[in-house]
Amino acid sequence: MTRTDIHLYTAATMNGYKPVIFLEEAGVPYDLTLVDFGRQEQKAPDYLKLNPNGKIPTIVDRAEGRAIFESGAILWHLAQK
Ligand SMILES: N[C@@H](CCC(=O)N[C@@H](CS)C(=O)NCC(=O)O)C(=O)O
Repeated sequence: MTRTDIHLYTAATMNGYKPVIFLEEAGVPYDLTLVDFGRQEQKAPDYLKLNPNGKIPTIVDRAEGRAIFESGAILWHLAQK
């Protein structure tokens, strides 16, 4: 993975921490966008294009050109890489 492969969208919740812990422990660089629940950013149209559930966390894997959501699926995807 290169520096810009992974872009993580998350917030300070238990599910939101899961990919952060994985990426930090694995030493994988990533870009981070904090999603502001107070502003309902997880329901914004641009975010819903990435994750139609309107929840965090979500990653965009730029190397594969796709978004992945559900924390378990994100961890699985990262572990496979
Ligand atoms: N099963 C999902 C649950 C995701 C989830 O419930 N995210 C919460 C925060 S922990 C969320 O985005 N809540 C905002 C909302 O529902 O509007 C996962 O594991 O990723």
